[in-house]
Amino acid sequence: MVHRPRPDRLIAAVRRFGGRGGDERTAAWLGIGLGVSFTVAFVTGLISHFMQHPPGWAVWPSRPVGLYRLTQGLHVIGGLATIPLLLAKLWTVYPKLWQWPPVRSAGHAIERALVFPLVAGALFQLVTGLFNIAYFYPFPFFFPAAHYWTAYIVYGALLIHVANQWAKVRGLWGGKDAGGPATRPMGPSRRGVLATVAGACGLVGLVTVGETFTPLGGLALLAPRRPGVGPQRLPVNKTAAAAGVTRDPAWRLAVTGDVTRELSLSLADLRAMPRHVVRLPIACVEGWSAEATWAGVRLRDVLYAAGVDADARVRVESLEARGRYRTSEVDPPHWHDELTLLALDLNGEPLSLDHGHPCRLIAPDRPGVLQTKWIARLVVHGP
Ligand SMILES: Nc1nc2c(c(=O)[nH]1)N[C@H]1C(S)=C(S)[C@@H](COP(=O)(O)O)O[C@H]1N2
Ligand SMILES: [Mo]
Repeated sequence: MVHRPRPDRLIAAVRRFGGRGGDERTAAWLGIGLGVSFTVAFVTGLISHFMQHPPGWAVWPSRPVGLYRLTQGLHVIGGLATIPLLLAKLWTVYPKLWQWPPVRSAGHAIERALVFPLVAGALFQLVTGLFNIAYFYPFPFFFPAAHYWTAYIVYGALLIHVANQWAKVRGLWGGKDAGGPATRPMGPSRRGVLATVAGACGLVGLVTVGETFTPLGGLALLAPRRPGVGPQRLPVNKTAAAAGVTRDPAWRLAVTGDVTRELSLSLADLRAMPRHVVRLPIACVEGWSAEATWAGVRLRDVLYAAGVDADARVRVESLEARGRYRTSEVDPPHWHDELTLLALDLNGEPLSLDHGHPCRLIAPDRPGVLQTKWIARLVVHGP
């Protein structure tokens, strides 16, 4: 005789997959964790976005030196550590998909409909973020724009979800009956589930945080970039070959735009100017960061030599002919900062071509994408 699975048994087995689906408190604890981590991701993500696209009403300070390294580390490492938390939450609430009746009221229908953008959007953010830091782009859209706009959808849906759940969750801790059926859910204990999830999140954080927190660099087993690994002991994202840049013995730095004196400086001219040494990190938006010792001339010394207004802005242009990151803007707080250099040397040697030879920008508290390599021109313009 052939045993065919009976549909009702199959359905029951599928429902049981959500191990502690009946346990509202487990779901609530996981939800609180997700609320905290999505809030951190949302805020740090906005910081990163507006730093790269300054809105005019806000100028990011140049100090503390490592502030962006911290906010972006929280964004990326926190986001990675949230993956187990989100999976656990989905596993816990999954049996609700089959709740009966599916819709109890108009309010309930809206509440349930909102779960879709919340779940789909949260998965989208974590998966595309993960792919982005792994430099894996199987999708047809531009990651930063999609990740940015989806953040508003997810966070908006999350706020409404929290507002909807608030009364229920308070009831769970208020000594009142949670309102659910009195059956004990099957599967592991609440403590067991929460401890396992916390352990999984902690483990993900531990094997990735070393990509930005150098003392734990040795543990960064799952990080795509590691401090100290690369030419001149610093990672390289975009090589000179990829950027189409080669050595040019006739290179000169042009300083033009709103200046009283246009300048055209050779490498020897720059080397003849006062030399400064700074210790600053490259803090990439993709979460890795690494400190290095840079030497070169202060950007402000070059700008003062050309004669610029104190509130001027500067566009730094690269020799790179194409590419999204071939230019960056430097606002007054950053170019006035004494740590902001046109770097000529890295870790005691002249910059290698991959690190931006003959000259690159290095400034405190600024995303890596704005630390332009292979500088050809500084164009000064109004505020
Ligand atoms: N001209 C130019 N400068 C650039 C880039 C680039 O693509 N082109 N990449 C930036 C990025 S994304 C980072 S994180 C820093 C450090 O990258 P690197 O490791 O390639 O030096 O350089 C920045 N400077
Ligand atoms: Mo970067």
